[in-house]
Amino acid sequence: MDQSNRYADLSLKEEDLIAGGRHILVAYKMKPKAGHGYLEAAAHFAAESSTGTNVEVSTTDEFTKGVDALVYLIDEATEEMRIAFPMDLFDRNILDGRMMIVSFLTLVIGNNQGMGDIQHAKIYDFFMPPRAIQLFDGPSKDISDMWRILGRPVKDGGYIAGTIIKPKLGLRPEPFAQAAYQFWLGGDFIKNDEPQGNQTFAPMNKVMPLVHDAMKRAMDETGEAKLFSANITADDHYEMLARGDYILRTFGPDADKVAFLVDGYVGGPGMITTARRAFPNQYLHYHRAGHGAVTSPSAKRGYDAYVLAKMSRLQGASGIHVGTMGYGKMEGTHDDRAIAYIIERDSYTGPAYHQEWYGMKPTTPIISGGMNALRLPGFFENLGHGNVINTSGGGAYGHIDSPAAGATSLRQAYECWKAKADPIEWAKEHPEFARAFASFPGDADMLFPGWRDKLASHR
Ligand code: RUB
Ligand code: MG
Repeated sequence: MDQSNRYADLSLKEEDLIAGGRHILVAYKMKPKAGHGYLEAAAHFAAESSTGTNVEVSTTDEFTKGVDALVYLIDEATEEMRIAFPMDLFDRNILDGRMMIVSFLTLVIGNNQGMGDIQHAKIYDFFMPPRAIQLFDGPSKDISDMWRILGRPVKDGGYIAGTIIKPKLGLRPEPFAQAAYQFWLGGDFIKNDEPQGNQTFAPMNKVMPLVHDAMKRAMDETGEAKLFSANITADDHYEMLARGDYILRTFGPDADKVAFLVDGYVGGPGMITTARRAFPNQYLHYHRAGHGAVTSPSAKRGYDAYVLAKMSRLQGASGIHVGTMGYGKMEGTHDDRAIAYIIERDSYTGPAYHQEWYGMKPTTPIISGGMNALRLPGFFENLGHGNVINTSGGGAYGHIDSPAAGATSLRQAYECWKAKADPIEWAKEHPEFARAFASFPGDADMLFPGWRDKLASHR
């Protein structure tokens, strides 16, 4: 059934929809299955995503039609399809009237992902009107809180050198805490790797007191504050809350230095919001393991990493992984800067839409995945600033001298970029950075050909 005279109105102007403030706009790349007309398939897509189905139903009334989602732009050649969703379509909490990301996902990327007449559809941008920005929690803590704890300026406080405890699994409590202590001697921030929780060989109630002890010893030794991002992800939100409470109690007077890591893609939006609302005083670290299943450029369904990051700010993530923009081991390109800019700025024009955030706190880009001191200067240059958290697991624990030297090499990499210095010249004055060349010779050969001769006496 062709529903395009109900669910499509190509005379609607995007600027009017935005000025009206009553619609959430979503931009897709959509292709119908062979034999289906583009507009007809698009209209069916909008129907399934809002008030309709594949047939007319007798229960529809005039009010219903007033909240139809409407296709307002199509371009078959570029697979472009944009849909306006009336704000009233979206479910609101009975507790406090606020909006929820699950309802957004259910409508805009729900049943429409399995339709028989659609080859594929993927969201690459969306626009939230001012009222929606008011109705999402947004972050309660942000990178300025971390800078304050670290004793830095709360604006442009700079690079936070971090790591991930490696190996990913298989450390018992003492070696785990020892690994943390060693990194903290040179760096600022440590996160649990995402699978680390309460394994039988490393029970949380043994690990956390030792990590706190390691934190205190490292703070005494260095005279600096240290930060720990503890994984509280679990299926059961009571379990997650129990973990969070336990960790805060264990760190006691240092609980302000604890962030909570939630694996928000596998755990889902409910887990992020539960953490955001139950622990508003903690920095909420959104880890996104598994996201590549839908965000990868090779995936034709789902949504882009840009969309995931933008949603995370609405949900209230203090920081989210944004990949490494082609400088690390995970998939990505230099243009992924946009993923950082949309979450850290007060306004930004993305691939389809300009978004104003009206002062909603920023979400920190967390840079992670195959990074090390040699890769960082190029990364900062591409991004244009260093106000990020970076977690280099292999880049710290793979340094041939020690995890502390690895951590120091990361800080030196940032200083090198800030000073606009030539990395090879910088290495001559900064031994830990110099030893990163010998630690990661494959990277060194690729990024700094000739380093072996130029740094011969510093290796
Ligand atoms: C990286 C790591 C993170 C990935 C996830 O370890 O454990 O889980 O960064 O990817 P290492 P992303 O530093 O040893 O490579 O950050 O892109 O979500
Ligand atoms: Mg990891």
